[in-house]
Amino acid sequence: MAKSNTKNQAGKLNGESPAKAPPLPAGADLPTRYAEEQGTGGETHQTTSDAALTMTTQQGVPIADGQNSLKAGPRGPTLLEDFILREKIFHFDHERIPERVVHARGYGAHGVFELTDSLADYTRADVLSTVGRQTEVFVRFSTVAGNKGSSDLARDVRGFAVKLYTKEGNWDIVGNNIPVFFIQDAIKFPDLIHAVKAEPDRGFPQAQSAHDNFWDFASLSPEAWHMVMWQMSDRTLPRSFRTMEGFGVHSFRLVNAEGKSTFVKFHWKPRQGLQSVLWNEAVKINGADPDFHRRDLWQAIESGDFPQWDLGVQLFDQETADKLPFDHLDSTKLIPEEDIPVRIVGTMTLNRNVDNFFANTEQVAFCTQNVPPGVDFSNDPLLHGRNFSYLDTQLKRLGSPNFTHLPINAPRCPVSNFQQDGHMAMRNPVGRVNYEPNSWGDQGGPRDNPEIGYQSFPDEMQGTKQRVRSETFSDHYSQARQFFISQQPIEQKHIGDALVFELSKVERVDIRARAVSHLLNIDEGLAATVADGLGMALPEPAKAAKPTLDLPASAKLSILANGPDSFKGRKMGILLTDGSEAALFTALTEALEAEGAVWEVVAPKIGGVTLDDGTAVAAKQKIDGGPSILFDAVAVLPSAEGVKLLAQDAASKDFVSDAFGHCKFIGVGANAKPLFDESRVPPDLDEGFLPLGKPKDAQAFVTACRALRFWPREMTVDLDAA
Ligand code: HDE
Repeated sequence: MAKSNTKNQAGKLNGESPAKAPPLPAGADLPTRYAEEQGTGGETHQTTSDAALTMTTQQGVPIADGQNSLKAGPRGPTLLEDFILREKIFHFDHERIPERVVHARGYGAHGVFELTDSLADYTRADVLSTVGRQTEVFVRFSTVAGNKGSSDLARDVRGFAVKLYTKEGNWDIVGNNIPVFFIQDAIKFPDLIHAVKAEPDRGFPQAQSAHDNFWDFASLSPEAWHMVMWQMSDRTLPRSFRTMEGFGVHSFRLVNAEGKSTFVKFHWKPRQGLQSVLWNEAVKINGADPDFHRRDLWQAIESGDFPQWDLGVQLFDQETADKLPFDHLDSTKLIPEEDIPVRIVGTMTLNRNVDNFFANTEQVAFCTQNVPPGVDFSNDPLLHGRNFSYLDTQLKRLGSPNFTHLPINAPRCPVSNFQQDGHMAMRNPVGRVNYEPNSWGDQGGPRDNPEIGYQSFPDEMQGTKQRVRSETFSDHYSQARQFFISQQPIEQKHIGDALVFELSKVERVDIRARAVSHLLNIDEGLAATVADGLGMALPEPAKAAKPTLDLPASAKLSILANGPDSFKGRKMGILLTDGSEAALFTALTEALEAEGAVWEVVAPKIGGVTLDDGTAVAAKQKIDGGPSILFDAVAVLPSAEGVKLLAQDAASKDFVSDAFGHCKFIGVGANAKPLFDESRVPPDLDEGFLPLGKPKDAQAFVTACRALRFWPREMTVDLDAA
C-alpha cells in the first residue's frame, strides 16, 4: 500500500506566489490521502507517514498552485484550458446525492455484536448460533420526516437500523425506536409520508407532524392510533440515541437446520436505560444545538464510554400465534413482554466513530431483504412492501446496482457470482466464464450449494387473488389504550400535552374534532383533557370496527419504569465564576467521575475562570452558548462577587429558570441565592434543589441526580397541569 499521511499542506493566500513542490524522484509513488483497502471495515481514513502530501488532480497529476486559476494576464479572463479548475468545480458540482426520501437525517457508528446465548435450536444462522461469535456492525439512527439538515430534537419516530456483517452475508435489521407502525399495508406508505412531510404547496412545516395534513391523514386512518399514542409520548423525544430501545417491528422467522420455523420479534434494549427530554426542552435544544444527538453519540464513543444494547428475541410458534388476541402479521400491534418474554441473546457495543460521514453514514444502504440463511420473513404485508422498496431506493440514491461494492455495504465474507459491469463497478471478476451452467471445470466460477445456501421456508400458500385487509387486523384501539394505561401519570400528562400542542397547530376545526373522536375510543379521560386543552366540546366517538378491550397494563411500555439507576453517561453543567471555591469544584468533579458521569464548566468567558486558590479552569461553554437544556443536571457555584454579575445577565437567569422548569436537579452553591432570586426561582422551593455549600455535599447531590428529574415539580410549573 502506498504511504499517506494526515498532514495537509498549508493553504496559500491569494496573491502569494505558489510554494514550489519538491521534485518527485523518478518512479516514486505519490503519497495518497485514501486508504487503498477500502473493502474492509468501511475504513476511509488516511494512513500516516512523514512523507509530505502533494495535492494532485483526480488523474494524479501534481498541482503546482491550487489557489489561483489560469488566466490571460493577472486581470484577464479565466482560460477554458484550465483543466485543474474545471475538474475541481465539476467534482464539487456533483458532490450531493439525493437524500433519503424518509430518514434523511441520521448518524451512525461502527461496533460489534457478541452472541451470549445460542439460538441454534431455532436457527441455522451462524451469527445467532455460536456463543462468543463477534460480528462487526454498523448502526444508523435517524429521524423520519425532516430533511438532512433538520434538527435532532424534532418530535419524530427514530430509525434504528443495524447492519450485521455476518459470515453468511449481511443481515440488516432496519428497525425503529417504536415497536409498531402507523399503517398495515405498504400501499399506504407514500400517503403517510406525503402527509407528514412538509405540505407540498408551501414547503413547510419541516420535520414535524404538527400540521393539518398529518392529522387529516391520521384522523382518517383508525389503524394509526396505536402508533399515534407512542408518537405523542416522550419516546419521540429521546435524551440520546444511547437511551432508546430499537425494535424490528414485524414478525420474522427463524429456521433451524431441520427446517423448523419459529416466529421472532427483535428488540434492542439499551444498557443505558430509557430516558427522554421534555417538549419545552426539545424546542430549545433544537436552537442551541441542532446536532445534540449526533454530538452526544460521537462524544460518548470518543471518550470510551461505549453505548451498549442487548439483543432480545420474542420467540413463538404458530400455535401460540393463533392464540394471541391480535394478528402478529399486523404491524400496528405488539406482543406484550408479559405475554411472551424477551430472551436476551447477545450484546451490541458501538465502539468506533465514523471517520468520513459521507462514506459511512450517507452511503450505508440498509435493505430489509438482507437476511442470512436461517432468518426468513413472515407474511406481514408491510414487510413485503419494504422488501421491494429498500433495494429500489438505493438505486435512486446511490446511482448504481453496484452500491454493494461500497466499503460500508460490502459483505465481510466472500462474494462470488456472475453479476457484472454497471456504473462504478469496483469488484470486477476476471476470467473467461460469466455464466452458468458451464463446463469449464475448475475455471468455471462459483456454483450454487444446497447444503449451505439460503433456503426459503416452504410455507404453504393458497388464496384468492384480491385486494383486502384481513378482518384479523381490525381492532385499532385496544393496544392504544393498553399503551396509555401503562404510562406513569407524568407520562400520561405528556401525551395529553403533546396532543393539545399538535392539534393546536391544526387549522381546520373538523380535523381537530375527528382526531379527538378517536381518543374517545382509547381513554375518555384523555379525550376530555385534550378537548378541554383545545377549547372544544367533546365530539362523538369515532366509529370502531371492534370494541376496545380492557387489556392489562404492561410496565415495559413506560420510559420512566425502565430508566437508568445511575447518573453514569449523563452530563452535569457546572456554572462557575472567578473566585468560585476550588475545594467544592474538585469534590463535585471527583464524585461525578466516580459515577462515570461527564461534566462541563460553563463560565462568563470561554477562557475560563480563576478559582479561589488561584487555579485556572478552562470553560467548555460560555454561558449563552451553554444553556442548561444541554445538561441533565446543573450546579450553580459562583463566588460572592461573581454572582452579582450573573444576577444581571439574561442568559444566566435562563440557565437557572430553565433548569427549574425542566424539573432538573439543581445544586445550589453557598453564594448562588441572588441569581435564583433574580430568576424568580427561590432555591428552597422543592427537594429538587440540593445544597452544594461544602465539599461534603457533592456526593449527596450526585446521588440525588441518579433519579434524573424531580418530577413532582412539573405539576407546579406547567399551566396545563393547573
Ligand atoms: Fe422504511 N424506508 N419503509 N420503515 N425505514 C426507508 O430506505 C419503507 C418502515 C426505516 O438509516 C427507505 O434507504 C416502506 C418501518 C429506517 O438508512 C425506504 C415502508 C420501519 C430507515 C423505506 C417502510 C422502517 C428506513 C428510505 C412501509 C421500522 C432508514 C431510504 C411498507 C421497522 C435506514 C432507504 C437508514 C428507510 C421504505 C416502513 C424503518 C424508502 C415502503 C415499519 C430505520 O426504502
